Amino acid sequence: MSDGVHCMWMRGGTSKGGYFLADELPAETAARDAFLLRVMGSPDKRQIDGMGGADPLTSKVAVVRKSQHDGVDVDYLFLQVFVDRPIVTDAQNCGNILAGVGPFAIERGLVAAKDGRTDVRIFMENTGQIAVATVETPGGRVSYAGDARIDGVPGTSAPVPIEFKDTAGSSCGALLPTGNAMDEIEGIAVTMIDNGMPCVVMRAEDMGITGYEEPADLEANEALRAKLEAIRLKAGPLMNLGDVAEKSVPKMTMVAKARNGGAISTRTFIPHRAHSSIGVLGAVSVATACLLPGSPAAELAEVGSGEQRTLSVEHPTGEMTVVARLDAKGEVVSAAILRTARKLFDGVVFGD
Ligand code: NQM
Repeated sequence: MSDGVHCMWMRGGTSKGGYFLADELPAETAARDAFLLRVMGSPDKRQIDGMGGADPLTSKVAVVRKSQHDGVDVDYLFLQVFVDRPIVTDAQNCGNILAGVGPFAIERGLVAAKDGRTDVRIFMENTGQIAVATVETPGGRVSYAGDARIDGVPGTSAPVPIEFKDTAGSSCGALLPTGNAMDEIEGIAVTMIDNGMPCVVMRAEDMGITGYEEPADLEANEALRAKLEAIRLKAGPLMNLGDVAEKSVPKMTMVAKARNGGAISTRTFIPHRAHSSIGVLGAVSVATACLLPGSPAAELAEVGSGEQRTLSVEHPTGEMTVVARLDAKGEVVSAAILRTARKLFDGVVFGD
């Protein structure tokens, strides 16, 4: 590896990380993870000796290859490189980094671009589901410039709409791994849900906060963090995730009534740092929880009616719109969101 490895650094949605071709990384998992820890500069809370941005949202990796699956273009494995611990985990997916996968796959020649827009069908290896990302490709080249705006990112970029299908039970085996829309853990009413991201959803008020605080204030609240972690460690086995002490799931989302005309307001821990916005699949899971009669979130949410619902999930730096399609039973069958992505750097990264 002393000659380095070809890598593209990209912003995907409200996250940022390194995008690699699978066959350019060490084949063996331990060697690959050791390399990625060195690349990011982990473990170190400042990641001073690496590319990581000292935040879980900027310490992420996408590993992409031509798909092994029929009717799919590329396979995408997401890896979370912990900032301050020597852990690289594939236990979660990431819908933000996903936004860069389509452009990256076209730039690396894994997918042929059309003139106009190119749909890229992506198999998400972490959870075994498919997402379809639409990339702007005028003249057969990826364009990152455009008018789309997403909260949490300054300025505008080309839109990358992404549709998710069959995300229910992605990691937990069922949308509601306990079979219930509501359970009680440590005296708190919670929904344990997985519609693409395992999440524990609870009322902010029950956790002793308003749900409108700044993320830094929530991170400084030791009692809140201890309570959240106690709930999370109990939720892990109940969600079929086993011991989650060293995993980045489930995410912990506290909800309150929307304040800006949306469906719900959220504050999320991922799971130890407070998210400055909310994860993509996290938002899909929370929006789905809002649509479950009897859940703590449903009591607070404005969800409208009809077979297609547009739910604006408010978060500390704005909102994320989830468009959910429901079947005749009122169950969510697909969800779509809008992201953007930007190529930041393309070159060689070193892990010696
Ligand atoms: O939920 C953060 C992010 C994510 C994950 C996290 C994500 C998702 O904002 O799909 O995008 O929850 O760890 O990038």
